[in-house]
Amino acid sequence: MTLRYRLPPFERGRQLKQLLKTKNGIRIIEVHNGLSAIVGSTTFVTEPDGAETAFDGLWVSSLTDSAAKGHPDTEVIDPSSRLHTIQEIAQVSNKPIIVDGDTGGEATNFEYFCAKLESLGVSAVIIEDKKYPKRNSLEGDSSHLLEDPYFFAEKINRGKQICLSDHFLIFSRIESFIAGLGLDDALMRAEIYLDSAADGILIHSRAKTPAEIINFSEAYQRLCLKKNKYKPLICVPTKYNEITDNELFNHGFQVVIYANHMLRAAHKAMNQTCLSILKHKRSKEADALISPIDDLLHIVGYEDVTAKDSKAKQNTTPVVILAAGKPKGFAETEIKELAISNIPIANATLLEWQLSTLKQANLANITLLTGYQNESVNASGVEVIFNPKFQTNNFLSSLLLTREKLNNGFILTFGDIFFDKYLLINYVLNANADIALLVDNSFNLRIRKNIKSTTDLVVLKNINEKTLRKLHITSNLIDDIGNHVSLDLATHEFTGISRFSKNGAALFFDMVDELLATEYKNSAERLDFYTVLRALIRKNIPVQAIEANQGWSEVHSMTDITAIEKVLNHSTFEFTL
Ligand code: SPV
Ligand code: MG
Repeated sequence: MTLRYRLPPFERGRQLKQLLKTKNGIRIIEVHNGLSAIVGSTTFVTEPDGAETAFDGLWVSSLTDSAAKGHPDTEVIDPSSRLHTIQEIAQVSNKPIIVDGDTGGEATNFEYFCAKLESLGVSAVIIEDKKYPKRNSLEGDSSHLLEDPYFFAEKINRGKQICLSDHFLIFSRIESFIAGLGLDDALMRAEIYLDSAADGILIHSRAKTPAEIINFSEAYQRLCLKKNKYKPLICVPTKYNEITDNELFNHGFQVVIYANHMLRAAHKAMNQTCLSILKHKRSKEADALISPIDDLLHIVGYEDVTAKDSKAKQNTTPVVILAAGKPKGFAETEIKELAISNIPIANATLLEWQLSTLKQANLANITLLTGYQNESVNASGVEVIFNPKFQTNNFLSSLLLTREKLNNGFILTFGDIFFDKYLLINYVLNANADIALLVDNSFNLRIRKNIKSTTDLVVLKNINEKTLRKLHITSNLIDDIGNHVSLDLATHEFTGISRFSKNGAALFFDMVDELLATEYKNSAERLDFYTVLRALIRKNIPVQAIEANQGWSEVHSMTDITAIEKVLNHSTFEFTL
């Protein structure tokens, strides 16, 4: 069920009366369940003059409601089952609903049926002047016995009397032509119904041409003139379907009901699809006969659900991308003139890759700290903060610019790294520590003399040997971090990604304040991120290492870019912005 097209019962109910006052020709389409109601309500064509034509309302046919339930149209479907279908239709459509009430049954039953329809927001019910239980009017072999018209009019009067609003309409349907009783009988009945509380008249016919209903309409208009009262006239052009609805409107009909076409369309497609699958022993050939799955998902509002699902899944933890500095390691290339965020990688910018990955990890609260070449950075959907002191200060000064946003915890990432969503999802978001730094242990595989000067080295506690594989899966603490760490002592490399819980953020910023008030009182610009971390470590505040050896790369040289692009060419690395 789509939640898009709902209306409160009162508003939905009064629509038909409004339409009858304001519109000359009203087109109604048959529906028999929620899906057909959505199709019937939302389909439109664009006319040559640009106007859109859609159906004005829905007809809940007894023929198709019964047939959809596998039953003949002989008043055997009990009212609660019919009400269930009507409710299903009312919940997914904002168009007025006209219900086919068959004969209405016994007058008391009809009163109760009307009361329930009105409370569902149905606009109108039409009952036919046959004797209960009726047979379907299009069925020529059945005998169609008509009710005494005064008795029938009284049933309509009783229905009208119990209605709470004056917008719930009851129409009387004349079955004289169906019963073979001709125009005189039809007009005799029309006069009685004009004098009753009925709100309008449906004249039915199963003739192949519209002649008899057109004759009726002409005589009916004269009758109305004579009696100086007019009630809208309805027809159901199922058998006489060459005539257009516009022509019928011109012949005095105000409402035209296409009474069974949606179910007949579905039935034919179902039949052909079964035959095709059985014949070809596969469903490929049936594709042309059926709707694509996506169309079906779309029409019932699946996208609305998934949009809300993904919003609900979104992690509100702020992510700060530190991208104020100049690109490192590109001295010989034009990239050195670019903002870090604009470093090109495989048809996108580094920032676009980062945002795509963060989005896939459901991280939506992102702040980008810019500095060098900040005007050239295009970062829609992201809060951008410019650090004017990017040339003289280190990245801690950028981080402090967004401090008040970070009090409940945050994720920090350098702007010059490329990372995989699983690194975030599996390691960073699951980190169970107040302060956690993602470090890479594949560092030990590299030939030490090839380690770049830009590498941020880390020493973990309790790692005496530089073994690649530990027996115990333990969390480990960082003992030292920063540029001063010697290659010999280094056990890991810092990736540039860290996570601070609410408590971790408080510990970190308290330490920043303490250092700025003491050691760095006169040299605030020299205080950097690693100094703060080392001060925390000195105070025995745990700075946790999360170890990984895959899922990221620094972007510090053309070689890094080439290596990343090579991987992207050979993998299905998702890119979604
Ligand atoms: C229906 O649609 O159920 C009708 C119209 O009553 S007809 O089938 O033509 O009688
Ligand atoms: Mg019917």
